[in-house]
Amino acid sequence: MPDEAVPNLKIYLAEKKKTVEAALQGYFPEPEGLTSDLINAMRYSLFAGGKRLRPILCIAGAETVEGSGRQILPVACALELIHTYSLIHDDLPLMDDDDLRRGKPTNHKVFGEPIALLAGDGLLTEAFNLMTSVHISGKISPQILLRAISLISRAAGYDGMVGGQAVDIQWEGKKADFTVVKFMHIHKTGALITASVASGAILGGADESQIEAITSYGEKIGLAFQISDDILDIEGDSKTMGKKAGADEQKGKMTYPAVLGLNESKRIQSELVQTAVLDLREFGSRAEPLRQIARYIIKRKK
Ligand code: GRG
Repeated sequence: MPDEAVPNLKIYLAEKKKTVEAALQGYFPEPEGLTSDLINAMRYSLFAGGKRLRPILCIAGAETVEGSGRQILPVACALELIHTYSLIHDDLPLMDDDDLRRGKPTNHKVFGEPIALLAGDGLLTEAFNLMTSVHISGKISPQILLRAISLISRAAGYDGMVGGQAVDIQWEGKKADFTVVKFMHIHKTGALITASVASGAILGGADESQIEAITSYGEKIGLAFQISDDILDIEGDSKTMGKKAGADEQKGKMTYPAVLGLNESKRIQSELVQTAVLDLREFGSRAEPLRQIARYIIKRKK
C-alpha cells in the first residue's frame, strides 16, 4: 500500500477499498449448479486482493465534482471486473504466461486454461450487465449513464486496452522506438485508468470543462502508472508485488526503462504527476484524494 509519508491517503484508500469489496460481494453471484466452477474461477481472481485503484478513481472522480460515490458503485465495480478479466487473459500461456498474480497462482494454474479464458469473458460481460442493471439505472439519467458506459467500452476495447495489448504482444522481443512504447502504455494501461476517473466525473454530474480537466489528469496518471509498473519490474520485490519481478526483461518487453533508461523514465513519470496535479487546480480541497493518488503512483511498491 502507499508510503507511510501519506497517512491520510492510506486511510482514504483503505476505506474506499472496503466499500468496493462489500459492493462487489453484494453484486457477485455465489457459485451454484452447473456453472459453479466458472463462477468460482471468476471469484478467485476478483477477490484475490487487488488494490481496487480503478473503482477508487471512479469514486474519487465523482466526489471531486460533488457527486455521490456510493450511487455510482456499480460502475466503479464494473471497472474492477474489466480490469480483472484483463489480468486473467494477460496471464494465460498464449499471452504473458505468468504463474503468479496478486500473490496467488494465476487463474489458469488453478482452474485450467479453458475455464480461465471463460472466467475472463464472464467478468467482462458481467461488467456491462452491472452497468445497465437495476443497481444503477433509475438513479442516474440514462444519457449520462450511456455516456459513461460508452467511454468505458471504448477504453476497454480495440481503441484502448485491447489495442495496447495487441501492440505489446506483437512487439515482444523486437526493438521498439519511443512512439510505439508510449502508444502501448497509453492504450494498454492508461485508457482504462483515464476512463475510470473520467466516468466517475461524468456520473457525478461534472460540466464539460471539469470533465476535460479530470480526463487530462487521468491520461497523465494512467501513463505514469504503467511507467511505475515498468520501474517496479526492475526495482521491485516479487513478494511485495505479488507477481514475478524481472519478467519484462526476460520476455523482451518494450518498456520505458528499456527504451529511455531508468533515470529518464523516472523524470518523465515525475513530470507527469506534477502536471496531473496542476490539471486539478479548479477543484480546491475536494480534489485532494486525486492529488494524493497521483503522488502515490510514484511511491507505490506494488
Ligand atoms: C482479449 C484475449 C484478450 C486479452 C486481453 C487487454 C488485456 C488482455 C490485457 C490488458 C493489459 C494489462 C494486463 C495491462 C497491465 C496493466 C497493469 C499495470 C496491471 C496491474 O494493475 P494493478 O497494479 O493491479 O492495479 P491490482 O492487482 O492491484 O489490481
